[in-house]
Amino acid sequence: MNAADVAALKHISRFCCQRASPLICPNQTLVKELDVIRRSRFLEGEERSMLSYARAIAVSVILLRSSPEPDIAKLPFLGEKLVSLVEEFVKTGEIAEAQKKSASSRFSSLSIFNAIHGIGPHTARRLYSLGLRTIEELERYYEVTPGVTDEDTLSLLESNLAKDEVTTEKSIKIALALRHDLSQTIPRQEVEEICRLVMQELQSVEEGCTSVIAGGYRRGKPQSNDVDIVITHTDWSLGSQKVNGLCKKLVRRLHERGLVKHVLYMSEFHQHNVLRTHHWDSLAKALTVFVLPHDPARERVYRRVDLIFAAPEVFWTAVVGWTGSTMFERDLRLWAKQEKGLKFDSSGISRRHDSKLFFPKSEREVFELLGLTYVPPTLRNA
Ligand code: TTP
Ligand code: MN
Ligand code: MN
Ligand code: MN
Repeated sequence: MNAADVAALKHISRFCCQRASPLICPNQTLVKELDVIRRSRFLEGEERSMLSYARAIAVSVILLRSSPEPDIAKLPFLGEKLVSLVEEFVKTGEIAEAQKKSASSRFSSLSIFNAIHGIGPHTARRLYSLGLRTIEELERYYEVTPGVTDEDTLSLLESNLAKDEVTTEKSIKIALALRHDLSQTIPRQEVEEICRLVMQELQSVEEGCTSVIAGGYRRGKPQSNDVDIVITHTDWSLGSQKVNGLCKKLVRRLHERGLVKHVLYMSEFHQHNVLRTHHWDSLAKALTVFVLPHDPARERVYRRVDLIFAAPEVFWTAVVGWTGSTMFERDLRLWAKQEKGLKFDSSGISRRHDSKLFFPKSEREVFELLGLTYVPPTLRNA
């Protein structure tokens, strides 16, 4: 980043993709309180309200960093309601609504359910309405037995290829059975080791591939909840052919080697992603449960590993799209649409009026195409 870039990012834009958002968690009470309400809105399916809290948090975080006393006048883009909540916080040191939510049993049940991969807010509410409250009740409901077999993996592997349905009951069962492992965070060194092993196996499936570890790892998080690996082929002329079908081949190979234990979701590249549900892009991907080979020196912990496959011409949009944060991605799409007449997603950039496609050759080129100052990954923690 040069000095002009740094200066440009200091300006407080309405779009977080035009701001520098470092990782350091200020752990401010205000942000925590707002986040309780944000999560509650999310769990209740109140998307618009959730977003205004998410934006308020993203803006508060950068302003709080310079001073612990939030100066309300300096918090731009906040609606009346949010301003009054911040005022309440400045006066009383807390936000009554957040306190109430934290103490609510509905909020805590929905949060516990939503922490299981595959249980979104909608399913969480449905489970709650069935009278379920605790994780133990959830286990009984899904008839989870300790030790999920490899057969579950193979049948999922086949059935998930056939349809676009994102979450099967089976993948919830797997995530539930493995929740003690999957809730443990992954240190950077292990993220790197997992990627190394994946790439080693990929090499024997298809030569000439390359990858970038995206997600929170790339934003500098010391601990990640999963590993996100974006994969492509280095040959621009033949690359898309080589990437086609690679997802399934690699997953099979990793499964044979005992590294991939379960497949929670898998899809091949699809041109028209009409569903646009959880996994918004059209890239081929496999969401897996992975385990490192036996090593007497350490305990084996099952890990979530996401493998994303992009043709060379959309590799850098895929990397940007999968680096996050979710808020940063949201504003990238909004910025592209509202300010540039472009459509951005991980699977490509296109011009809205004539659908012309753009193929950036580097991450910087992605930002240039979108008319944005380059924001390094570690400053995308909005
Ligand atoms: P995640 O792996 O879910 O999140 P993360 O890597 O940021 O953090 P962690 O895994 O440690 O919890 O998603 C990877 C990136 O993909 C995310 O940073 C942004 C992007 N993404 C979206 O923009 N929207 C989505 O719905 C999902 C699932 C991912
Ligand atoms: Mn991740
Ligand atoms: Mn995650
Ligand atoms: Mn992920």
